[in-house]
Amino acid sequence: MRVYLDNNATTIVDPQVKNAMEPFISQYYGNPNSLHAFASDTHIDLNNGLEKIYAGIHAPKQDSVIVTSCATESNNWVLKSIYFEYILSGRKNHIIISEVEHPSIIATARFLESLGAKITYLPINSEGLIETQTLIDNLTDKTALVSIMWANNETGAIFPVEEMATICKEKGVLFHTDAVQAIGKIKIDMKDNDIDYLTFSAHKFHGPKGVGGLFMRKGKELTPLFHGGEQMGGYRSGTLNVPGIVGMGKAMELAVDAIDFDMPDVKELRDHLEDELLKIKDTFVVTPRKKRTDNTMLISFRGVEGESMLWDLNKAGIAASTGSACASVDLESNPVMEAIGAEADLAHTAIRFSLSRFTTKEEIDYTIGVVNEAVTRLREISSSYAYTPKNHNSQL
Ligand code: 7TS
Repeated sequence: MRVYLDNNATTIVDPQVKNAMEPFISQYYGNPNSLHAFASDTHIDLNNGLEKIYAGIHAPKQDSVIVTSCATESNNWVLKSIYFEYILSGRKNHIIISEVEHPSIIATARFLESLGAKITYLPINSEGLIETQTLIDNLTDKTALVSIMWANNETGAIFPVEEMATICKEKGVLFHTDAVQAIGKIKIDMKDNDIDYLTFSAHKFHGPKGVGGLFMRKGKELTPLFHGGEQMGGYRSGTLNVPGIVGMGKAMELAVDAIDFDMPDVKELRDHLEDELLKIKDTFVVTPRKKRTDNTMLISFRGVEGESMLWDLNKAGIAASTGSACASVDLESNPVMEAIGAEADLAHTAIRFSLSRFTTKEEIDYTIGVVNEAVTRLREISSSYAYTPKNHNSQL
């Protein structure tokens, strides 16, 4: 059996999305900016795709949704543009992010730090959550931007970004959220919040890879990262990714519908997996269920090295992860586990299971059996486990 439980890394393209994209790969392949019918043949579907993206996040018409190549691009764009406009010019000098942002935020912030920007990395608490007061305590009149993700990719922890955005607005500070893990899991209404910029990526919600976007509030337009053509109002030059935009629109429509129709079933399967795995002795889950996305679980089995567990799972056809795939070549301990201050022997044992609306009950039951066998086998050969004094289950 092959079981895919790494949906926070990427997702299968929904067959309906694939069908919607197909004509724009083989038939209607004109460059939309050209002056002939091959170009104009694409216009209606391009507009429909964009409209579906606006509708999915309830973006007001006067604001902009700019299509990019991925969330990494959108995140880089926001931070670098704020640096160009506010920090390089000397108007402000400070950016706040959290210490558990995706590397596309953290590495960009470190780069800007090397150029002279002051960066604050907000800590998370022992439940993997960020407290609003921590943000308030760190805002200064030199703060140009706050960038906090909506939902964490490792734990699924949901951060209070709407509340934080309102606080920032009152202080005249711009607010960006990386909503990559929130689309299709949390209802997003950009008509009803104070968020200035919002990042998303199609391949995380059953759309194609290589296409994402950035919502940008009117009056808060960013300096383009790419200069060249007039595409996307001059904010993001480069020939439009027609199949990608059509596919992302369809995927957004389906993902937002799935919040009410499919996510309750996904949650039931995730909870079943979690309940069964927590029956294993010395097992811990980060972040209470009510405070995280319904598809995600980060779980630690004391004495079981995360990479060894992945090996056993992979041999049995199951895909999970020990952390962000972007950082998986260097066998470091899970960054969120380190940030919550977990003991070293637990930080190396975290496994992330992330489900989707395509996950089935059989797959979950099969996974429960395989994980149980793997934990038993790996603890038997573990040099450290036998000497561990603690043997209780709990949430960290
Ligand atoms: N932001 C978040 C919160 C993410 O989870 C990811 C990918 C990205 C940005 C980057 O998205 P992309 O469109 O540039 O690919 N996260 C992961 C992960 O958790 N495991 O593998 C990739």
